[in-house]
Amino acid sequence: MDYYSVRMRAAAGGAHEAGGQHISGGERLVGAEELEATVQKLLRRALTHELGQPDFVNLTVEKVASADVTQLPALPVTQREVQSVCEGHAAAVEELLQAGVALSAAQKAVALLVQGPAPHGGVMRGAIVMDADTGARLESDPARGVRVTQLDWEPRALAGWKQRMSRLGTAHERVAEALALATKVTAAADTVAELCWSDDPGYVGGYVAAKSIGYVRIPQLKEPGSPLGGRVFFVRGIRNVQEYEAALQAPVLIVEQTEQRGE
Ligand code: WAQ
Ligand code: MG
Ligand code: MG
Ligand code: MG
Repeated sequence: MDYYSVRMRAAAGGAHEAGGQHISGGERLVGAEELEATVQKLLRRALTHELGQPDFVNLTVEKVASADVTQLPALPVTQREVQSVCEGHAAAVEELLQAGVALSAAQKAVALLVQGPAPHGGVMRGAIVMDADTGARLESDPARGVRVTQLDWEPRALAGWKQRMSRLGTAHERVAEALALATKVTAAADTVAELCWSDDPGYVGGYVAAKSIGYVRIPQLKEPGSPLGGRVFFVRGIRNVQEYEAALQAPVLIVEQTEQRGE
């Protein structure tokens, strides 16, 4: 069976490459029977995003041979309890240190996402790539960043995961999508850890992820209403950022979750 990679990116005030503001993105990897519904779902996501009405939407569909698809088990999920954004940031730095990121790099990453990581303080379409030891930014285009594509849940694994998570109640889709992305990013050879929080004004949560600590949810990382957020991929020993990005664009399906990490 073949798969289809479906990618969507939407911007306001022109296309991304013409300086438009990023509104929404999405990347899926689905079988033929899901293709049309997936395109429709991503288009609807672009047109109904809380950041505003886009005037540019790019939808790309590409066939992917099933022999090229790698399967990865989802990272185990845990959650930190925090009472404020400040505690959330402290928890994020703590988890990043635990995962092997230098303190100065972890603090710099948090500060960048707080102020807006794009050159003039807005959001990026992709992620910052940061040297885990020096905190240097390595992505070649700091407005675009590095984009992870060609990933999805294997449909039965997603159904099972949702069932197990249903007692948590909220945000299944968003968490499932983030968990898939974090699983792929942290599986890449040179990734030390990832830090993320949403740029959606209504969603204030995020996570730190690494192979060693799993996917650690942090429920408060910004104030409600803020349109700022982003992702930082901490790396060590990459040869160049193009090769690293290529690894993040090889097709991956997420399969059953490994055991929960005990606290
Ligand atoms: N590749 C690289 N960076 C991306 C990608 C991608 N495919 N998709 C999004 N980003 C970056 C981009 O800079 C966005 O501005 C930023 O991440 C945030 O994206 O367990 O919803 O889609 O409750 O707004 C975390 C869930 C949700 C936490 C994160 O991010 C939880 C979220 P959003
Ligand atoms: Mg998005
Ligand atoms: Mg997203
Ligand atoms: Mg968003």
